[in-house]
Amino acid sequence: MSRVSCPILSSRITTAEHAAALIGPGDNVGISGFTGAGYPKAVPAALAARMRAAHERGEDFRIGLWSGASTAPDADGVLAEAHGIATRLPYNSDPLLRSEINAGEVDYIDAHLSHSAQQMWFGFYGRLDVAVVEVAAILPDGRLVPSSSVGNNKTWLDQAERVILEVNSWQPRALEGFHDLYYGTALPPHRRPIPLTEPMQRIGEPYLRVDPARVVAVVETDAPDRNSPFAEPDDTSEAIAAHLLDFLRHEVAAGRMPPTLLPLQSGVGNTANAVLAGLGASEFTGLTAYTEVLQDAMLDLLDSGTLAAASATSFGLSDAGVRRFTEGIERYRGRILLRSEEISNHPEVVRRLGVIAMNGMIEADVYGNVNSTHVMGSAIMNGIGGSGDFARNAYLNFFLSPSTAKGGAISTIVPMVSHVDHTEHDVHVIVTEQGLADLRGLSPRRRAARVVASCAHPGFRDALADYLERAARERPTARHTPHLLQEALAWHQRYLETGRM
Ligand code: 0RQ
Repeated sequence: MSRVSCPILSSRITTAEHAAALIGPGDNVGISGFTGAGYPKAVPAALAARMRAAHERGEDFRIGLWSGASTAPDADGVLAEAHGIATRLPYNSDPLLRSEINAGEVDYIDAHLSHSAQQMWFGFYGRLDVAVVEVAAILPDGRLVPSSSVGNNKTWLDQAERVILEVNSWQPRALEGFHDLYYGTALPPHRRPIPLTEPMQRIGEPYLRVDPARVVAVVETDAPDRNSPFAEPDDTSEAIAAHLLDFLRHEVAAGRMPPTLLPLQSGVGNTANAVLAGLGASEFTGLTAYTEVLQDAMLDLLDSGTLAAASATSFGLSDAGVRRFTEGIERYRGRILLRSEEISNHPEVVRRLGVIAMNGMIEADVYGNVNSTHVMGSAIMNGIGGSGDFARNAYLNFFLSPSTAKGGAISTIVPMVSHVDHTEHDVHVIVTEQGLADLRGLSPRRRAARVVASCAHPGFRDALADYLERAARERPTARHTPHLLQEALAWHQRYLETGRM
């Protein structure tokens, strides 16, 4: 049975090829999708075919591609393969697109996720020509049941000149009621407080709205989300999790947090997943999450009662996680709420709720500046995503990483980060498998001593201590944040030249 119950929109049902023909060279296209969930499954491939045909004729056919966050091989991947992306924002993790960005072929605007919708409204990115948004169903009155992510869909639907809807019958129809879409955002100087004071509070409505007059095509699909598997926690990620959990216990004992902690935000990736697994095995119970992505470990915590409820903008599940969610969907009703990413990551709300933010990093320097995005200063990995939204405004933030990368060739604790995403003013706690450095309330030199002693790998610890000691000695009038400028990035240069730091 069709999921399109609205007569006006039923009349627009067509093929992906016909829908893709409504997108032209140079268009800015806002697609749905966040961490491999809820992205359009059919139109991108049809669009990629049009691009390849145009390129074979010697014509240019590239678009500006905007999304919620990362998508999947069927969206970013096929368009990158067709060399059809001229600009991309605000986040990407597709390997092929990453290589095109790093080759200088694609202009990538790596924005804070909470900024992406408002900057669209502010007019910073230019006009949005087309929105291609996946939904789970269209109601008789034309309202849309969102699918497995919300991301920037509200903004794309509000702003696009032309709208293409993909109605995916693979998405559980019972997702209806799992969303909260807030339509109260305004532009300065007319803004009002976001009236959200509890993680699970509903401040909006369960549906997305669209002006039917702008819907130019509706495409029916039934393909699954990307659903990447997670690695089982290993010794390193378990050690990181154990340090972090000890610290949370310490904070509760010191009276700085209630026994149910404060709302948790957890980044994506295997380390973050291990931390959540560690929480599941701990004595903590009745916790809440105010986060971006619900990965498998969040379902485990909801099932065990460690987590009472979770607010996010997207799922990011494995195949097994999707099966578990779909089969037990009524168990999660009222305990999971998906919101727009401008609300899930809203600085005002994150600060009001007092979120505990836990995110991965590529490297940190001895003073606690964190690089989340760039390898050796220049090559993008994924993007800043929501890490800045949460870290800057969190009650308490953690940055997590193994102390080495690439089989021990790289120290993730360095004299100076090769790119800064989170400054020393923002970063509270750094954790590696070696230990945890609590940097709150410390001056730079005290921060450095703690980071080196607690977080650096033993194979690099003496060299870092030596660097700090010489930096302080050689410039006696510059001892606030001592550096040896010739040497500060020499570790990265050495890696580029020799394959080892
Ligand atoms: O690459 O697999 O090719 O060896 O980086 O590293 O250790 O598996 O860690 O999966 O947690 O990712 C920062 C990338 C960490 C992630 C980052 C290499 C390493 C490996 C991955 P290989 P790990 P994770 C909410 C929050 C920004 C966005 C964010 C990220 C690969 O956490 O993208 O936080 N964060 N969003 O080998 C060279 C180093 C390295 C290094 C690691 N120092 N130098 N390579 N690697 N450290 C979610 C969203 O916003 C959507």
